[in-house]
Amino acid sequence: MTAKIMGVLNVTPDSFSDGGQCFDISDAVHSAQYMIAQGVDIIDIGGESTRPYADRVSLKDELKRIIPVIEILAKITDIPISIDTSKPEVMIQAIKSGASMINDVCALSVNGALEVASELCVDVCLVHMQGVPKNMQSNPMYSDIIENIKHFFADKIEACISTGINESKLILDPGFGFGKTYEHNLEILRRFDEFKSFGLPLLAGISRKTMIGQMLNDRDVNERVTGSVVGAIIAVQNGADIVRVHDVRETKDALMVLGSVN
Ligand code: 9MG
Repeated sequence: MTAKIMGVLNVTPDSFSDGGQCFDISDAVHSAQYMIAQGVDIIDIGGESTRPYADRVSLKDELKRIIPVIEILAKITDIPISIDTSKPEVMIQAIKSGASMINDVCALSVNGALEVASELCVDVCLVHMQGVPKNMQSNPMYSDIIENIKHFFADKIEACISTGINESKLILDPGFGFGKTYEHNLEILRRFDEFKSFGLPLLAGISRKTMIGQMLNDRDVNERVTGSVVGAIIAVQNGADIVRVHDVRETKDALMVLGSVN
């Protein structure tokens, strides 16, 4: 079975990858339609930037950005919509408006998020992050990055199950770039298959990230498409079931080529 493509739809004015182009509601819907035409499997909508040093967004602003987009998309497509948020109230409103998955870079650590996810009974992606976006890239350190992430996943899975979330709803993501150095990211990519031991689907988000820029001698964010596609393919070969990407068509082509020989 080939990996699924989760397309990134940032509805933020400061998104590092689209320069804010997707901020307008109709632009966001248009971008989603473009991804659908290119064969996206899941659309991941976010109203708060999770990039390093990003400022927090208020609940009101986050809802104002994403809810109208979800409402429109839910009417025009059956493609699953994922809500990229850590706020329980946003999770509730987004699912009510037509989203069917939670993508939480804080792995349900915000007060009330575990209970809300349990109530909503939807798929949840648990992302590993050390720190918070504001400080996560200030000298991240681990004694053993892979063991640390595995312990984190084990603890989170246990917390989810004891709050009533069915294990079959969980997706694990080691969180490339979320409190990790370049070397940490490389180690995770090399040893991605070790997270298979949990028997849950794995998600990899590498697209256009700093680590790709670093692999390409500090290449600008808009010039990282090929590197991102190759990164996604390596992740899939090492066990990723879902890849979160900006460039749907290019990633889809690469996955089809990979699927033809596997
Ligand atoms: C929202 N977001 C930004 N980067 C991400 C990543 O690597 N994985 C997931 N699940 N979400 C991400």
